[in-house]
Amino acid sequence: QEYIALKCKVVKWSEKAQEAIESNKDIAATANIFMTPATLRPETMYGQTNLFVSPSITYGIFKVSETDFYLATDRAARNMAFQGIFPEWGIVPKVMDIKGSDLIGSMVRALLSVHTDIYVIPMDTIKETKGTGLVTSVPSDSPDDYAMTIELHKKAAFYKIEQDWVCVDILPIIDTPEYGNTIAPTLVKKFKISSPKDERQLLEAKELAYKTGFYHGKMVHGPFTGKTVQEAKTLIRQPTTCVAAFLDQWFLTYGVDQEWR
Ligand code: ZZB
Repeated sequence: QEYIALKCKVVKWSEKAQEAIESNKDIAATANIFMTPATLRPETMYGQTNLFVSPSITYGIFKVSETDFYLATDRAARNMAFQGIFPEWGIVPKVMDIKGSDLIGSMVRALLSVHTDIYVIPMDTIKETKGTGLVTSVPSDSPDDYAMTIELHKKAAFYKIEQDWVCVDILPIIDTPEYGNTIAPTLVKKFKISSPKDERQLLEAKELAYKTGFYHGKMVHGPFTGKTVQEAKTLIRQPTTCVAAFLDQWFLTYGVDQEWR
């Protein structure tokens, strides 16, 4: 399995992030800063609703060119540096650190999603050692994302966020004979999952969602409607198809399984 990282341009910073970034002399006021969530399911990107960050992870901002910067974990940036993503091979061009908790409430552009601009919200279970430490939320197809979405919507005040940052508008993207066209809510109900703390059931639901989606799923949204998930997974990444025409511009790919030392 290979991760694909998306480029989600920040269109609005939270107050705390804004202050931190404005005070950094290496970042021009006109710079493009992209958050780079890593996904194994590029075919689900039409249904992105939010971007999750871990409040307890410190992220870095890395300089890609005179105008562009990526935001990710140090570990992800180190991997990128050895895969030709940054100007100098093997050099991690970090310009600053920023706390995950300070990013919450920012807004990014999710180009493939029907919800063009999406809010950055917290997820405690994000692992620093996987992907880029940023996760794009697809509550229609990811049980973890659905459970977290419901939790945050129910307890917005507890999580110190605005309830309307949490998008509960769930778009059918993939249909399966077994669990209908929004597999994650169906499985969350079936396994009686009531919060993100139900780890064991969530793991089971995730595995079932991966398998069912991959082997029996058919696209019901976007340019690959009618095609199988297996077909769409490849098509969405090929430069010759309409969605993948974005590939050069909006996606960057790298194998996060590779660790460089
Ligand atoms: C969007 C998406 C849509 C995802 C879906 C899954 C599903 P896994 O399976 O455990 O290896 N992810 C990425 N990075 C992290 C991280 N650092 N910590 C926690 N979760 C992370 O995990 C791969 C998936 O976990 C990734 O693919 C990402 O969410 C999230 F419909 O991206 B995915 C049935 C799953 N469906």
